[in-house]
Amino acid sequence: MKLIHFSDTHLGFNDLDVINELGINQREADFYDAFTQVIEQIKAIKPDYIIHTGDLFHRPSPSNRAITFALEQFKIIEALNIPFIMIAGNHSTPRTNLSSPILKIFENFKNVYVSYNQEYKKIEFDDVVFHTLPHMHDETKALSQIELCEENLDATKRNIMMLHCSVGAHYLMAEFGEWVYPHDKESLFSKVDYVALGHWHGFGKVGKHENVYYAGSTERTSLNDKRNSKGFLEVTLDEALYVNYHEIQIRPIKTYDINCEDFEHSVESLHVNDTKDALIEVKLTNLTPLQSIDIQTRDIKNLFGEALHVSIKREFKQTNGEATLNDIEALSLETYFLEHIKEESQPEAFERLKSKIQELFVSYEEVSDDTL
Ligand SMILES: [Mn+2]
Repeated sequence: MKLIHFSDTHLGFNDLDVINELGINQREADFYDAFTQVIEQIKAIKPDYIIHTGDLFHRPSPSNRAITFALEQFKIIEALNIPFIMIAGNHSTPRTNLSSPILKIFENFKNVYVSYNQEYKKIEFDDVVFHTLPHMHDETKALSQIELCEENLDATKRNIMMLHCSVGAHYLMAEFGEWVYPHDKESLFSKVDYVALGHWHGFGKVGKHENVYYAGSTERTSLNDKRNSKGFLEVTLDEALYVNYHEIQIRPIKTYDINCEDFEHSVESLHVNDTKDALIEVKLTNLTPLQSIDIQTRDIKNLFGEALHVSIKREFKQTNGEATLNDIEALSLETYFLEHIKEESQPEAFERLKSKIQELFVSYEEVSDDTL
């Protein structure tokens, strides 16, 4: 028996204010592209079942574009005649009963089986039972649902558990309303053939369990996610279990350090090739406050001209006795400007400009004094 397990596709996610040639947010388009790549590979692999372990959409109420995209893709999946089993994640579960669960839109597909009501649901076929535990807000209820799962194990068939949660604190995503699977119920995992997990955005086998896997997300929902490998799992269940990770192509993310103690040399020795269309994060380290004013964000961005996006983090040098950023802020703008002019001009020119500058600041202060 062969399954494709994928997860956390977060359709509709967008970020970075970059619009592509079709007028769509580029990062949003990246997520659609990642999803399409998985579907293309499913067509080639032709598994017996397809499973998705939650966070199909990024929000409980996705945009029209995200819904339209999903419906188009599910029409393609439907035509493959392969059962597709999907559970709700925390991102697609409404927090109140006022809004209807979005996964309901797939109820009328013949080959799509959805589990989203914050309760255990058994989805049964001739050779396998899928025990689905979608995201649950209420942990006390969750326990009884896990027990239902336990009672419904079928010794005559394959048993596959599907959950969207963190198994152990290591897999917490630091998001609102995450569900942590109770530790004392992990013993259940060894009684089933495979445990398909969603929620954690990296691929991996979980702890000491040989049959428990996170598929990971198909794209990164945060620039803090520095993983450059995303994909899906091809799970073969014969005498033994084989889990084969397939990588898809995603936009790379690269990080650079520029040590401002030796700024020029540090910039010269950057390897800025292979940054076309990439997401770049540059850390300026050992900055002094004056350098921080001199080093323009635009100039740093220009070093990576072909990148999709460059984000810059500034880290200040720890100083002893030197001026710090706070000191600079305490200087008046007038003093700071005069210092600058003094550095840049000849003494006679400076004397002439000095009085002009002082005049200018006096009138500026009059205008801006709103206590009058
Ligand atoms: Mn997720």
